[in-house]
Amino acid sequence: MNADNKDQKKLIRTSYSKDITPDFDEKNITVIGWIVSIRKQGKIYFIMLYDSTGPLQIIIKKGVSHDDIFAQAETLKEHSSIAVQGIIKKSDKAPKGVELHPEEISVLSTTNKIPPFSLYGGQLPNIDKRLDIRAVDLRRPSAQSIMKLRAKTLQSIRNFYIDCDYLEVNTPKIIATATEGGSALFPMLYYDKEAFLTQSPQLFKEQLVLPFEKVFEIAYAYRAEKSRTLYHISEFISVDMEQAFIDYKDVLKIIEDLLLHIKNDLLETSSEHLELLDSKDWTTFDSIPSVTYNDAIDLIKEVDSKIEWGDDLSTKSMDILSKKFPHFYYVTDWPSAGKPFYIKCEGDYSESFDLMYGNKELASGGTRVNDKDELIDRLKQKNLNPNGFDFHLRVFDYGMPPHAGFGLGFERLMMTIANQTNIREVGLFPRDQHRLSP
Ligand code: AMO
Repeated sequence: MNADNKDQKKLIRTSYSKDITPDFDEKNITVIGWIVSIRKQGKIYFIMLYDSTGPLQIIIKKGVSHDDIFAQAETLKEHSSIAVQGIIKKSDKAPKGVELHPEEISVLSTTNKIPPFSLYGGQLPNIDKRLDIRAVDLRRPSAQSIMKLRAKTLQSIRNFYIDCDYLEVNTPKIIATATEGGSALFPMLYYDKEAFLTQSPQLFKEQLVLPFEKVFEIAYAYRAEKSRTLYHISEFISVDMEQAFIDYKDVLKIIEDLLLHIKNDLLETSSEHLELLDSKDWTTFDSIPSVTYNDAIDLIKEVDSKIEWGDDLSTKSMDILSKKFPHFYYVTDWPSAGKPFYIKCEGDYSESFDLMYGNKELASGGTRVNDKDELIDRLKQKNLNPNGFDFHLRVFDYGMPPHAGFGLGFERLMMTIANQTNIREVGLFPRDQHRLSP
């Protein structure tokens, strides 16, 4: 019986792909999914079917399968959705050691167009072509692995903080004043006033240590990035934590524990995705080394004599550092001048750090200023008007505890975890200066 038969009974799914093991040998099952590839070798069709849980190989052999089924195989197209009822056979050659021999195939949706790339293997076109039909692009097995790792990593981060008694918070995304420098703000009309999309939850998370002591947030942040790079997007997930009664050195330990927790979770639950993406290298750490900014400058100077104390670390400088530190590491105690107003400074140095992976910055954080007068001075030094921060400063009159925290660029972390060089590959629908859809 095939799709053209109007009397055909509806096939009901009995199994998901991930549950079908060699123990299913000779079992009669029904699966539903979409066709990722069809190959014909001589008198055999090999169909790779995917459902939400992964792949299953379907085999249709002339002379073995029913003639109707063999004829129907000729008409099937990649991307179509099908329901397949048939018998599972053990097979050492098939992925997962099983293949499905169909007795009935029902086509649930067919395709009108052939996408400009194959889902399975072959040369991929430029990322922009793929992003234009991103939902289709996300059917590629490696994209599926990236997104599954992404979801597992989010879950792992959330569990880590909840298990350590942090309160999950959600702070406003429509804000009145900049926190991370004025140049990268997205302005918007808020009724009759100008407002902005948040660049980070910085001031809110600091305020929330006053009532809650330990908070975390996982939410979008927005930066109007003018240049198109492989690691900047306009809308990214910022993973933030803030905690009272600790300083930046304590935060370094918390991040190390968080990353070890993520590593163990992913190795336990998602090693097939890490293997498919050839991304085991980042898991080879047990601790995170630290280098001070001063020592980092000395190391860079050995290769690039032009760098001066006080310079930010350029891509070239980070490339040089990454030769010495190819995995996770911290650069600590940055010069005060380059740091935002809320970071605690002592003379020329600040109690701050960046978390790096090779030549990429993944996170930054530090001890915060918790004295109101000092905070007002720092705002003035940065040419910011303290009146614009009244909503924040007034809380500091009520015993703001000493505190510290950090913000991590989730997509940058995912570039590391999923072994990707373009940040757009790890977001579902990435936004940049040139892309506002889909
Ligand atoms: P910072 O501005 O360094 O610090 O941002 C924190 C981290 O966010 C990521 N990030 C980005 N990721 C993708 N695209 C972008 N355009 C982008 N901009 C930033 C980076 C960066 O390390 N409030 C402080 C954090 C803190 O001190 O708690 C802050 O926002 O990975």
